[in-house]
Amino acid sequence: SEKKGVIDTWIDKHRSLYAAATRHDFVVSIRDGSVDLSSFKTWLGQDYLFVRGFVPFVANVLIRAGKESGETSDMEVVLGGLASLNDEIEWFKSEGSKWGVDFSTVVAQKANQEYSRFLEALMSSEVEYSVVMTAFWAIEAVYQESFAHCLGDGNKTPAELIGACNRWGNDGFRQYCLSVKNIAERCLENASREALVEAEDVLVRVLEHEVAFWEMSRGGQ
Ligand code: HMH
Repeated sequence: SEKKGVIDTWIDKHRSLYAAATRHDFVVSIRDGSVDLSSFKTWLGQDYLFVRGFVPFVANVLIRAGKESGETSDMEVVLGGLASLNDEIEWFKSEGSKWGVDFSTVVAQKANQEYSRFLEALMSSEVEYSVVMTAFWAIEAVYQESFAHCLGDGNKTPAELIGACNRWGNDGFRQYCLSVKNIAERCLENASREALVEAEDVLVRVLEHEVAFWEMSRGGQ
């Protein structure tokens, strides 16, 4: 892992899009304390719906990790991710009551629906494991990078948002993202030229979906 892998090469190539996804105005506003709480509530409701759709996607990754990977540890890494989604759903519910967001009335906005459709398409058996793993890494890594930024030196993150930032910004989640990245890198080392082209494309599309997802918070719905 001293040698720069293909994922880091792609991140360098798409650096401005990666920055748009991981340093979005909404995230920066959490870090500098200027965040509009109605934006936070919008994000909370939309992300709760997203996570409910993300669970079957991760379950699909888990099944593939068991069948297609050849490495027994892949399944354990993905299982850890699935287990933390279980906690995450409980966390969302308690956060929903804390902020007075009633999830039963929240409707998925267009960006959220489009992201869900994209995840569903990735669950097709036509999509290679290396491509799915790249997407899975990118989805998790954007949240890890974004929320870790809100906890970094000099932050003015409001006390009531520290818990949210810790969910994805903590060191355990960072380590988990590195494990997923290592799996993706190993798969990509053995991937066909076609799969590499598709994996780069999927990475770019995850970043675009993440930017559009943050953008929903502006609506303050
Ligand atoms: C939009 N992307 C979005 N929501 C999440 N909870 C994650 C990623 C998790 O990493």
